[in-house]
Amino acid sequence: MSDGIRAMWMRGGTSKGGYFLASDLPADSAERDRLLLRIMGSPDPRQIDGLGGADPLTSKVAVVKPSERPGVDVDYLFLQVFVDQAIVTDAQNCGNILAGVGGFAIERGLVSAQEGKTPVTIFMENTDQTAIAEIKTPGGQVRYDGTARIDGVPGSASPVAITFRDTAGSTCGALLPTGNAADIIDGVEATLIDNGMPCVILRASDLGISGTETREELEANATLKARLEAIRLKAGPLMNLGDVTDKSVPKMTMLSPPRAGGAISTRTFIPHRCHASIGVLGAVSVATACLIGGAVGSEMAVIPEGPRKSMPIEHPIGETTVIAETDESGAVTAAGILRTARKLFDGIVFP
Ligand code: NQM
Repeated sequence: MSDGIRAMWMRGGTSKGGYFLASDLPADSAERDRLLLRIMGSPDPRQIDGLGGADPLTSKVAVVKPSERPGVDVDYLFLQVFVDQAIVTDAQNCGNILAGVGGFAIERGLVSAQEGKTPVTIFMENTDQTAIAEIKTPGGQVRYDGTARIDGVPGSASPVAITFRDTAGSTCGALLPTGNAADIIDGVEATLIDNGMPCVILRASDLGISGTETREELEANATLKARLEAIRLKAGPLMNLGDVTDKSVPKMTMLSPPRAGGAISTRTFIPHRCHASIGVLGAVSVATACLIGGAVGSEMAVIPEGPRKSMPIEHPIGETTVIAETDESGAVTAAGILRTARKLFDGIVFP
């Protein structure tokens, strides 16, 4: 039997995955990726021979190390382990798995806990950007239980408030990589945007759906999936992402008017499975698009007054509220989001 590897399994927001110290993984990325495929049980739609949960949202990895950057506590590399293909990609970030990074860093002794709460500054290696996560640490211990609730997770847990700054153009080099608020791809109006997550924003009605369908209904719609993939493959190069055939970006979000008091309603493919809810940075990018004149969605979004806008982004199982800070021109300068996280186990995994 091969030697085991130290790992912590955590729920981060509405996702779940393995958290590793970089020093516990092989330095060679090809070797590391082979190991992570074994650990998750990929490629296999059921991931029966590994810890992945047969869903992209539960086949995720955080690699964490102390940071050498001034003012930064830890560096976080996110890796998406594909479920049914032998692919491990760092081409996207993940704001949900990010929610567990602060607690993990404190538990592993990379950050000293303060009394009450501990801000952890996290450099996100995938996009060269920084986030601050505030972790509850009464008595100098990470607290996971609490009263905060997020849609998509039963029960309640300790809040993890996350703030993002300067996420525009995280992967595409510019907020609007084509320079346009909207483009036409395959005859469909699309906003190509990246405020932390490369997203193609479409109108649900232009794709022949209402935007109220469940995840299961959308995943059963082969015609829709084929149309979305055709648009995505054309959008990739336009967004400076190159050939995106084997990449998990851009995400494909279809918008419709809000129905539950939110700012906008969404259904998102990430990109081949429908998201059970919506990603964190995906939600930030959608909220940002809604605030850009001429962008898809800006005409149907319900936008609050004032520079600090609380924008519930509706999704199949509730909503994710983005707090968007805007400047005098209305552009988003920072975004905040509330998540929770839970330590599930800490131990040794055998690849
Ligand atoms: O957009 C899923 C998730 C995500 C990503 C995905 C995320 C984000 O829900 O920041 O959190 O879009 O692949 O974990």
